[in-house]
Amino acid sequence: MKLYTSARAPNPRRVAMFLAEKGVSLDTQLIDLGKLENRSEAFLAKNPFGRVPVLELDDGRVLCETRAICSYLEGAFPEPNLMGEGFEERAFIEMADRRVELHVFAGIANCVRHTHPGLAALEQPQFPEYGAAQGEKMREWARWLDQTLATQPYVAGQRFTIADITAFCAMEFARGLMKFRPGAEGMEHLQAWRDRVAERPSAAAG
Ligand SMILES: N[C@@H](CCC(=O)N[C@@H](CS)C(=O)NCC(=O)O)C(=O)O
Repeated sequence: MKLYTSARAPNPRRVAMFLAEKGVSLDTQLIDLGKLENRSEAFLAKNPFGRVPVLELDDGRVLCETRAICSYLEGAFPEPNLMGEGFEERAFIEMADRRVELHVFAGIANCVRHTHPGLAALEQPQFPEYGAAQGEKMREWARWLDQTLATQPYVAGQRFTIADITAFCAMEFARGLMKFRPGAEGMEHLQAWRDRVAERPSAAAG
């Protein structure tokens, strides 16, 4: 299989970190978002949404959407388990992961895409006021995450899972492009968790 991915982009980083946790490396092709390679005819034929990551399977089928790609990789490379053993744990991890993705991650992505000049080529039109509001909303959800991490060591509970990967990649994107430091905004549990996850070798992936 072949992974189409990009440097410094948070969704590709989620897959890179997921693979690094499993100790797997795949044949990879870099898509340069700065040069709009994701809008080329060849790439749009693989993913009409023009987004990375994309996983092309050996039989030619193409899998898009980060979480779906991770589900496939979890099946192909089961150890260590990152998405849950059995239906109950899988459901609770999915709940945590989707909450992080749909609120924290999306809030950061919308804020950056609509306010940062570096993203103007990818997001047209930009609505800076909407972006700023999303940055504020994201902080509400980050505070929820901070409180969650006050009572448990990881985002979905007692062990490291895909939900930590989604949250960490979101935090690192916000750290770089929004200068967001949870500790500086009173979210010390979120900061301590982020610093702990940053020490994992997989944090350097992507
Ligand atoms: N829902 C998709 C989102 C993927 C996505 O937005 N990827 C960004 C990079 S982090 C991208 O390809 N952006 C290119 C663009 O906006 O044109 C997923 O979960 O994989």
